[in-house]
Amino acid sequence: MAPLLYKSNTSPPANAVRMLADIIGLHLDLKDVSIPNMEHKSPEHLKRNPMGTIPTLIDGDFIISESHATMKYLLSVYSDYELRESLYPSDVRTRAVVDQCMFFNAGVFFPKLLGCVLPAVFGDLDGPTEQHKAEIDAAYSVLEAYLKDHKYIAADHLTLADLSVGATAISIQVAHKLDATKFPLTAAWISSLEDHPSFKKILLPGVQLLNEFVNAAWQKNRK
Ligand SMILES: N[C@@H](CCC(=O)N[C@@H](CS)C(=O)NCC(=O)O)C(=O)O
Repeated sequence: MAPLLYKSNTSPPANAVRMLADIIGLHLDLKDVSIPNMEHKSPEHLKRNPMGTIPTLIDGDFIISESHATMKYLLSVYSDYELRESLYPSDVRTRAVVDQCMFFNAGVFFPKLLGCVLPAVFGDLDGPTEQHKAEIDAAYSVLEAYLKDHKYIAADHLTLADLSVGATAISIQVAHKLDATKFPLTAAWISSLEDHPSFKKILLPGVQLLNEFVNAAWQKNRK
């Protein structure tokens, strides 16, 4: 049986997992979890994932949440050696840099996007504040610094880190657009990811939905 992913099309971490599955040729069964309807905090979902977040993956009798952990799991179990070595290199230093970027995404970057979205859906936030924008710019400057050392975010080729950090970087444009004159390396990296077939197929349609969804939430709070 194919692994089952609980997801939403607007969720960058869920889309990162789906892009990885696409790249390694793994079919995932998919089930939507509606955040506006609070399905992520339902008793059934909390039983699967006590954090009450998406994505959550069920693979037979094994359940795993947190997209970064999930991607490493899927890569270990379902990828051939060549792709595994390329997406998550076993060279200790390269792998440490991939991890550095993924922890940055989980702990710093992605929460900046959530901070502009959840308080609009469940509260009265009517758009990103100057503080939100300054914090997103600070995150962009981290990406710009990382990209001085290599063509992609963690190496000279695409790794898991590009899927995770790239999904956030492209999605967060709906809240605060990157100034390409201030962050030229990041702008070029984003453009190259937008040309990647899995980003085109999975992430970009999700970003369009996220854009409509979050703008509707900000708009409702302006009335
Ligand atoms: N670090 C987690 C973040 C997951 C996350 O926060 N997902 C959002 C949807 S995009 C969510 O479920 N938020 C609900 C909440 O935080 O209450 C991951 O990468 O899986």
